[in-house]
Amino acid sequence: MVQRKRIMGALVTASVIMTLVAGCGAKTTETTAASTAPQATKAAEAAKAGDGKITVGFSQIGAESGWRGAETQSIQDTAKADPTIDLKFSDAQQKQENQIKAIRSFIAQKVDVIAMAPVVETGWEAVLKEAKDAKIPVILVDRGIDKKNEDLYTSFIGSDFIVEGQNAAKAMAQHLGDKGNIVELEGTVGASAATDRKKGFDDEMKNHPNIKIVKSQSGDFNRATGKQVMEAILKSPEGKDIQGVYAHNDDMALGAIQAIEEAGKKPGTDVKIVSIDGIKEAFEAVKAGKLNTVVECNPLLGPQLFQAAKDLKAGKQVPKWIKSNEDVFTGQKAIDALPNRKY
Ligand code: GYE
Repeated sequence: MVQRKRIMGALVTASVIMTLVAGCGAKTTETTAASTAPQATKAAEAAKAGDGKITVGFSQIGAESGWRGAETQSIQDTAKADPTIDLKFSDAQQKQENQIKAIRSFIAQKVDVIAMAPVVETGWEAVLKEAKDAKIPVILVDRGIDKKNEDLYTSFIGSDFIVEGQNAAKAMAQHLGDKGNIVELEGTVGASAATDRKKGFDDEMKNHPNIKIVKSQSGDFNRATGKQVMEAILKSPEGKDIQGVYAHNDDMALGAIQAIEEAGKKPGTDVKIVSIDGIKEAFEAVKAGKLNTVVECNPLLGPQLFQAAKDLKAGKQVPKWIKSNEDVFTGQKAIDALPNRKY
């Protein structure tokens, strides 16, 4: 009993002393708040660095096409499935100024990595220099920027648009038996995907001098504009005698198909159609005989993006260009591939 009382007494005394010490400690902390604050911030930073989390700010272009929707979904789904990723997603609604604002806000939030799909190639110097000064690596997703600014980003994840354009031209030449008049529906003016798909197509067409591009116009990578532009072309003098349409993406091709049908012609037969992307609806159009060739461009870039971001955070080197593997689908090959299309 005596023994027990002594122990209890000792415990009470100890707890009183501890409370006092704690109280003193609290007081000390309060009075010296200014001097300990930097240490606290450092500790918080260390904790953040050590928590295994990675914060990625992604500036998306908008939602102009089925392809773009599939890319957004891939990035959001990959982030959701991985508890170590904190994704800050921003939709620029096709405006470069909104992308620039988003990037500045990512810099202010001190994200680990900035990812962006640049709507056009030019005009990024200032904001990317700010990211560089803040030591935040930038990954370009799906579209590129000016070659002269290569030192302002760490890596580009996406396709070879020149090769896509060349493949589209080869397919078109085959469908036309190497001669005829064609219309080109271009993507967004100034976008790398549009500039390079045009370049690749034109390069390859040098081998097919009897195929003539009679009209080339932007349909801004979306279906409604693609349809409108095609309607106007079909009514113009150049549009009276055309045998092919090359569209820089599937959505514009699907719009053009509607316009051609409404004009009383048969897409896929009277007018051969070749487009780029590979969305499910384009494969369905091939199955329906209305579209002739789909050149694939992979939008499912989420896994590669976050892997690259993690590698960068771990201090590893990442390739300057992480290239997509892609295929070309014509006729039965497209029909066979349809059940397994993921976007
Ligand atoms: O082909 C098109 C989209 O940048 C590769 O943008 C991308 C292109 C894609 O709107 O459908």
